[in-house]
Amino acid sequence: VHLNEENLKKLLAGDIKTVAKVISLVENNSTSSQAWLESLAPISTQVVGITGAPGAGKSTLVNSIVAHYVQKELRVAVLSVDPSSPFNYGAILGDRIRMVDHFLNKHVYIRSLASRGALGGLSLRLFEILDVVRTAGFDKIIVETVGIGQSEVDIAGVADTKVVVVVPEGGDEIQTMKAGVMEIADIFVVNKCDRPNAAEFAHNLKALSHNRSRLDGWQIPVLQTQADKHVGIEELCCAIEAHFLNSSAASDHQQLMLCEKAYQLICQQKMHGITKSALRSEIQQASLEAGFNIYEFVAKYR
Ligand SMILES: Nc1nc2c(ncn2[C@@H]2O[C@H](COP(=O)(O)OP(=O)(O)O)[C@@H](O)[C@H]2O)c(=O)[nH]1
Ligand SMILES: [Mg+2]
Repeated sequence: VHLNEENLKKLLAGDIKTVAKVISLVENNSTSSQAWLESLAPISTQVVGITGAPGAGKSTLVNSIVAHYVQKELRVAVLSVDPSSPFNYGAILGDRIRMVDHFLNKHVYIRSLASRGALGGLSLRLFEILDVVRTAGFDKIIVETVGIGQSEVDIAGVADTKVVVVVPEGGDEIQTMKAGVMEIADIFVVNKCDRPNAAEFAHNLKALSHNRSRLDGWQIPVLQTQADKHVGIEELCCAIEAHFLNSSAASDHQQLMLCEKAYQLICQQKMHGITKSALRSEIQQASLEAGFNIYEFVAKYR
Protein backbone atom coordinates (compact mmCIF):
# COMPACT_ATOMS: atom_id res chain seq x y z
CA VAL A 1 0.00 0.00 0.00
CA HIS A 2 1.25 3.47 -0.82
CA LEU A 3 0.43 6.90 0.40
CA ASN A 4 -1.41 8.12 -2.68
CA GLU A 5 -3.49 11.19 -3.51
CA GLU A 6 -6.67 9.42 -2.53
CA ASN A 7 -5.36 8.62 0.96
CA LEU A 8 -4.04 12.11 1.45
CA LYS A 9 -7.36 13.64 0.48
CA LYS A 10 -9.19 11.47 2.97
CA LEU A 11 -6.57 12.18 5.64
CA LEU A 12 -6.96 15.92 5.20
CA ALA A 13 -10.71 15.46 5.49
CA GLY A 14 -10.12 13.78 8.86
CA ASP A 15 -11.33 10.33 7.87
CA ILE A 16 -10.57 8.14 10.89
CA LYS A 17 -10.03 4.93 8.94
CA THR A 18 -7.48 6.70 6.78
CA VAL A 19 -5.69 8.00 9.87
CA ALA A 20 -5.15 4.40 10.98
CA LYS A 21 -4.04 3.37 7.50
CA VAL A 22 -1.52 6.17 7.12
CA ILE A 23 -0.14 5.56 10.62
CA SER A 24 0.59 1.98 9.60
CA LEU A 25 2.38 3.21 6.49
CA VAL A 26 4.46 5.61 8.51
CA GLU A 27 5.22 2.96 11.12
CA ASN A 28 6.60 0.76 8.38
CA ASN A 29 8.72 3.63 7.15
CA SER A 30 7.63 3.37 3.53
CA THR A 31 9.39 5.51 0.94
CA SER A 32 6.15 7.22 -0.01
CA SER A 33 5.50 8.27 3.59
CA GLN A 34 9.03 9.66 3.93
CA ALA A 35 8.53 11.81 0.83
CA TRP A 36 5.20 12.98 2.21
CA LEU A 37 6.72 13.88 5.60
CA GLU A 38 9.38 15.92 3.80
CA SER A 39 6.70 17.90 2.00
CA LEU A 40 4.72 18.83 5.12
CA ALA A 41 4.20 22.39 6.26
CA PRO A 42 4.20 22.77 10.04
CA ILE A 43 0.83 22.53 11.82
CA SER A 44 0.67 23.89 15.33
CA THR A 45 -1.93 21.65 16.97
CA GLN A 46 -1.35 21.50 20.72
CA VAL A 47 0.11 18.20 21.86
CA VAL A 48 -0.57 17.54 25.53
CA GLY A 49 1.69 14.99 27.20
CA ILE A 50 0.35 13.15 30.23
CA THR A 51 3.07 11.33 32.10
CA GLY A 52 3.59 9.79 35.52
CA ALA A 53 4.10 6.52 37.34
CA PRO A 54 1.95 3.47 36.54
CA GLY A 55 -1.31 3.57 38.46
CA ALA A 56 -1.26 7.33 39.05
CA GLY A 57 -4.47 7.62 37.06
CA LYS A 58 -3.16 8.92 33.74
CA SER A 59 -5.59 6.95 31.57
CA THR A 60 -8.53 7.89 33.78
CA LEU A 61 -7.45 11.50 33.56
CA VAL A 62 -7.13 11.30 29.79
CA ASN A 63 -10.68 9.95 29.66
CA SER A 64 -11.94 12.87 31.64
CA ILE A 65 -10.06 15.38 29.52
CA VAL A 66 -11.35 13.79 26.32
CA ALA A 67 -14.91 13.97 27.65
CA HIS A 68 -14.35 17.65 28.42
CA TYR A 69 -13.07 18.40 24.93
CA VAL A 70 -15.79 16.40 23.21
CA GLN A 71 -18.42 18.34 25.10
CA LYS A 72 -16.87 21.46 23.65
CA GLU A 73 -17.20 19.82 20.24
CA LEU A 74 -13.47 19.58 19.74
CA ARG A 75 -11.98 16.65 17.84
CA VAL A 76 -9.36 14.90 19.88
CA ALA A 77 -6.79 12.21 19.24
CA VAL A 78 -5.18 10.11 21.97
CA LEU A 79 -1.93 8.22 21.49
CA SER A 80 -1.08 5.94 24.35
CA VAL A 81 2.44 4.65 24.84
CA ASP A 82 1.65 2.48 27.83
CA PRO A 83 2.27 -1.17 27.08
CA SER A 84 1.44 -2.18 30.65
CA SER A 85 -2.20 -1.17 30.79
CA PRO A 86 -4.46 -1.41 27.79
CA PHE A 87 -7.05 0.87 29.34
CA ASN A 88 -10.58 0.87 28.06
CA TYR A 89 -10.98 4.56 27.30
CA GLY A 90 -14.35 4.03 25.67
CA ALA A 91 -15.96 2.62 28.79
CA ILE A 92 -15.62 5.67 31.01
CA LEU A 93 -16.18 7.97 28.09
CA GLY A 94 -19.50 6.26 27.46
CA ASP A 95 -20.59 6.99 31.02
CA ARG A 96 -19.79 10.63 30.77
CA ILE A 97 -21.13 11.68 27.48
CA ARG A 98 -24.48 10.70 26.21
CA MET A 99 -23.68 10.76 22.59
CA VAL A 100 -24.23 8.41 19.76
CA ASP A 101 -21.31 6.20 18.88
CA HIS A 102 -21.18 7.65 15.47
CA PHE A 103 -20.38 11.09 16.89
CA LEU A 104 -17.60 9.70 19.06
CA ASN A 105 -16.26 7.71 16.16
CA LYS A 106 -15.86 10.85 14.14
CA HIS A 107 -14.51 13.08 16.89
CA VAL A 108 -12.24 10.87 18.93
CA TYR A 109 -9.36 8.79 17.71
CA ILE A 110 -7.54 6.54 20.18
CA ARG A 111 -4.52 4.43 19.43
CA SER A 112 -2.17 2.41 21.58
CA LEU A 113 1.38 2.40 20.33
CA ALA A 114 3.86 -0.29 21.11
CA SER A 115 7.00 1.27 22.48
CA ARG A 116 9.08 -1.52 20.92
CA GLY A 117 11.63 -0.97 23.60
CA ALA A 118 12.84 2.16 21.87
CA LEU A 119 15.22 4.47 23.66
CA GLY A 120 13.43 5.77 26.70
CA GLY A 121 10.29 3.83 25.91
CA LEU A 122 8.65 6.09 23.36
CA SER A 123 7.50 4.61 20.12
CA LEU A 124 10.12 4.85 17.43
CA ARG A 125 7.78 6.63 15.04
CA LEU A 126 5.91 8.83 17.47
CA PHE A 127 6.94 12.10 15.80
CA GLU A 128 5.81 10.89 12.40
CA ILE A 129 2.55 9.52 13.80
CA LEU A 130 1.88 12.86 15.45
CA ASP A 131 2.28 14.57 12.09
CA VAL A 132 -0.25 12.18 10.56
CA VAL A 133 -2.70 13.07 13.32
CA ARG A 134 -1.99 16.79 12.94
CA THR A 135 -2.71 16.57 9.24
CA ALA A 136 -6.05 14.92 9.98
CA GLY A 137 -7.07 18.18 11.61
CA PHE A 138 -7.66 17.19 15.21
CA ASP A 139 -8.09 20.14 17.56
CA LYS A 140 -6.17 18.54 20.42
CA ILE A 141 -3.73 15.66 20.64
CA ILE A 142 -3.02 13.85 23.90
CA VAL A 143 -0.08 11.52 24.42
CA GLU A 144 -0.04 9.26 27.47
CA THR A 145 3.35 7.89 28.48
CA VAL A 146 4.56 5.95 31.47
CA GLY A 147 7.21 7.76 33.39
CA ILE A 148 9.78 5.27 34.50
CA GLY A 149 13.47 6.00 34.57
CA GLN A 150 14.37 8.34 31.79
CA SER A 151 11.26 7.92 29.72
CA GLU A 152 9.41 10.95 31.01
CA VAL A 153 12.23 13.10 29.74
CA ASP A 154 11.73 11.82 26.22
CA ILE A 155 8.37 13.47 26.03
CA ALA A 156 10.17 16.82 26.10
CA GLY A 157 10.35 17.03 22.31
CA VAL A 158 6.93 15.50 21.80
CA ALA A 159 4.46 17.49 23.86
CA ASP A 160 3.94 21.25 23.78
CA THR A 161 2.44 21.02 27.25
CA LYS A 162 3.72 18.43 29.68
CA VAL A 163 1.43 17.36 32.50
CA VAL A 164 3.06 15.29 35.23
CA VAL A 165 0.59 13.23 37.27
CA VAL A 166 1.47 12.35 40.85
CA VAL A 167 -0.53 10.90 43.72
CA PRO A 168 -0.51 11.99 47.35
CA GLU A 169 1.93 9.90 49.31
CA GLY A 170 4.15 10.62 52.25
CA GLY A 171 5.80 14.02 52.12
CA ASP A 172 9.18 12.38 51.63
CA GLU A 173 8.28 11.33 48.15
CA ILE A 174 8.36 14.91 46.91
CA GLN A 175 11.90 15.40 48.14
CA THR A 176 13.06 12.38 46.25
CA MET A 177 11.16 13.21 43.11
CA LYS A 178 13.53 12.79 40.25
CA ALA A 179 15.10 16.02 39.10
CA GLY A 180 14.13 15.19 35.53
CA VAL A 181 10.46 15.19 36.42
CA MET A 182 10.73 18.59 38.07
CA GLU A 183 12.38 19.96 34.97
CA ILE A 184 9.93 18.80 32.39
CA ALA A 185 6.63 19.53 34.15
CA ASP A 186 4.63 22.46 32.82
CA ILE A 187 1.70 21.49 35.00
CA PHE A 188 1.57 19.22 38.03
CA VAL A 189 -1.57 17.23 38.71
CA VAL A 190 -2.06 15.73 42.14
CA ASN A 191 -4.60 13.07 41.21
CA LYS A 192 -6.59 10.96 43.70
CA CYS A 193 -7.25 14.06 45.76
CA ASP A 194 -9.93 12.04 47.56
CA ARG A 195 -7.05 10.45 49.44
CA PRO A 196 -5.92 11.80 52.79
CA ASN A 197 -3.06 14.33 52.76
CA ALA A 198 -3.75 15.40 49.18
CA ALA A 199 -3.99 19.10 50.04
CA GLU A 200 -0.81 19.01 52.12
CA PHE A 201 1.00 17.12 49.39
CA ALA A 202 -0.11 19.64 46.77
CA HIS A 203 0.95 22.49 49.03
CA ASN A 204 4.45 21.06 49.46
CA LEU A 205 4.77 20.43 45.76
CA LYS A 206 3.70 23.99 45.04
CA ALA A 207 6.34 25.37 47.38
CA LEU A 208 8.97 23.24 45.70
CA SER A 209 8.01 24.11 42.14
CA HIS A 210 7.74 27.82 42.86
CA ASN A 211 11.35 27.78 43.92
CA ARG A 212 12.31 26.89 40.43
CA SER A 213 12.60 29.91 38.24
CA ARG A 214 11.83 29.35 34.61
CA LEU A 215 13.24 31.34 31.76
CA ASP A 216 9.85 31.65 30.10
CA GLY A 217 8.29 33.12 33.24
CA TRP A 218 5.68 30.36 33.42
CA GLN A 219 4.51 29.57 36.94
CA ILE A 220 3.95 25.83 37.17
CA PRO A 221 0.40 25.26 38.41
CA VAL A 222 -0.16 22.46 40.91
CA LEU A 223 -3.73 21.23 40.50
CA GLN A 224 -5.75 18.65 42.35
CA THR A 225 -7.99 16.21 40.51
CA GLN A 226 -10.13 13.20 41.16
CA ALA A 227 -10.03 11.81 37.67
CA ASP A 228 -12.58 9.03 38.18
CA LYS A 229 -15.15 11.57 39.39
CA HIS A 230 -14.31 14.28 36.86
CA VAL A 231 -13.25 16.65 39.65
CA GLY A 232 -10.80 19.43 38.76
CA ILE A 233 -10.81 18.72 35.03
CA GLU A 234 -12.18 22.11 34.01
CA GLU A 235 -9.32 23.84 35.88
CA LEU A 236 -6.79 21.47 34.37
CA CYS A 237 -8.02 22.14 30.83
CA CYS A 238 -7.84 25.89 31.52
CA ALA A 239 -4.23 25.53 32.65
CA ILE A 240 -3.43 23.45 29.56
CA GLU A 241 -4.88 26.20 27.39
CA ALA A 242 -3.03 28.93 29.26
CA HIS A 243 0.27 27.13 28.94
CA PHE A 244 -0.21 26.71 25.20
CA LEU A 245 -0.85 30.42 24.77
CA ASN A 246 2.23 31.19 26.84
CA SER A 247 4.53 28.76 25.03
CA SER A 248 3.30 29.58 21.53
CA ALA A 249 4.48 33.10 22.11
CA ALA A 250 7.90 32.00 23.35
CA SER A 251 10.31 31.37 20.48
CA ASP A 252 12.72 29.71 22.91
CA HIS A 253 10.17 27.06 23.67
CA GLN A 254 9.53 26.40 19.98
CA GLN A 255 13.24 26.08 19.24
CA LEU A 256 13.80 23.78 22.19
CA MET A 257 11.01 21.52 20.93
CA LEU A 258 12.48 21.47 17.42
CA CYS A 259 15.91 20.69 18.80
CA GLU A 260 14.56 17.74 20.83
CA LYS A 261 12.65 16.52 17.82
CA ALA A 262 15.65 16.81 15.50
CA TYR A 263 17.86 14.99 18.02
CA GLN A 264 15.44 12.09 18.32
CA LEU A 265 14.91 11.86 14.58
CA ILE A 266 18.66 11.82 13.97
CA CYS A 267 19.08 9.05 16.58
CA GLN A 268 16.35 7.14 14.79
CA GLN A 269 18.07 7.61 11.43
CA LYS A 270 21.48 6.58 12.74
CA MET A 271 20.06 3.50 14.43
CA HIS A 272 18.01 2.48 11.41
CA GLY A 273 18.05 -1.25 10.87
CA ILE A 274 20.08 -1.92 14.00
CA THR A 275 18.48 -4.29 16.44
CA LYS A 276 19.96 -6.27 19.28
CA SER A 277 18.69 -9.53 17.84
CA ALA A 278 20.44 -8.88 14.51
CA LEU A 279 23.61 -7.86 16.35
CA ARG A 280 23.40 -11.00 18.42
CA SER A 281 23.47 -13.31 15.42
CA GLU A 282 26.24 -11.33 13.74
CA ILE A 283 28.31 -11.47 16.90
CA GLN A 284 27.70 -15.17 17.19
CA GLN A 285 29.49 -15.59 13.88
CA ALA A 286 32.15 -12.94 14.25
CA SER A 287 33.23 -13.78 17.78
CA LEU A 288 34.20 -17.29 16.73
CA GLU A 289 36.88 -15.98 14.45
CA ALA A 290 40.41 -15.65 15.71
CA GLY A 291 41.43 -12.13 16.64
CA PHE A 292 37.86 -10.91 17.11
CA ASN A 293 37.88 -7.34 18.31
CA ILE A 294 34.75 -5.48 19.43
CA TYR A 295 36.02 -2.06 18.28
CA GLU A 296 36.82 -3.39 14.88
CA PHE A 297 33.42 -5.08 14.81
CA VAL A 298 31.47 -1.90 15.52
CA ALA A 299 33.57 0.29 13.20
CA LYS A 300 31.43 -0.66 10.21
CA TYR A 301 28.39 0.92 11.88
CA ARG A 302 30.07 4.29 11.99
N1 LIG B 1 -9.43 6.94 44.41
C1 LIG B 1 -9.14 7.31 43.16
N2 LIG B 1 -8.80 6.37 42.26
C2 LIG B 1 -8.51 6.78 41.00
C3 LIG B 1 -8.54 8.15 40.63
N3 LIG B 1 -8.16 8.24 39.33
C4 LIG B 1 -7.91 6.98 38.91
N4 LIG B 1 -8.12 6.09 39.91
C5 LIG B 1 -7.95 4.62 39.85
O1 LIG B 1 -6.56 4.32 39.81
C6 LIG B 1 -6.31 3.13 39.06
C7 LIG B 1 -5.25 3.36 38.00
O2 LIG B 1 -5.77 4.24 37.03
P1 LIG B 1 -5.17 4.34 35.55
O3 LIG B 1 -5.88 5.47 34.91
O4 LIG B 1 -5.21 3.03 34.86
O5 LIG B 1 -3.66 4.72 35.87
P2 LIG B 1 -2.41 4.83 34.86
O6 LIG B 1 -1.61 3.58 34.98
O7 LIG B 1 -1.62 6.00 35.37
O8 LIG B 1 -2.92 5.05 33.48
C8 LIG B 1 -7.66 2.73 38.49
O9 LIG B 1 -8.20 1.72 39.30
C9 LIG B 1 -8.48 4.00 38.60
O10 LIG B 1 -9.86 3.74 38.71
C10 LIG B 1 -8.90 9.12 41.64
O11 LIG B 1 -8.93 10.34 41.40
N5 LIG B 1 -9.19 8.64 42.88
MG1 LIG C 1 -2.58 4.12 31.60
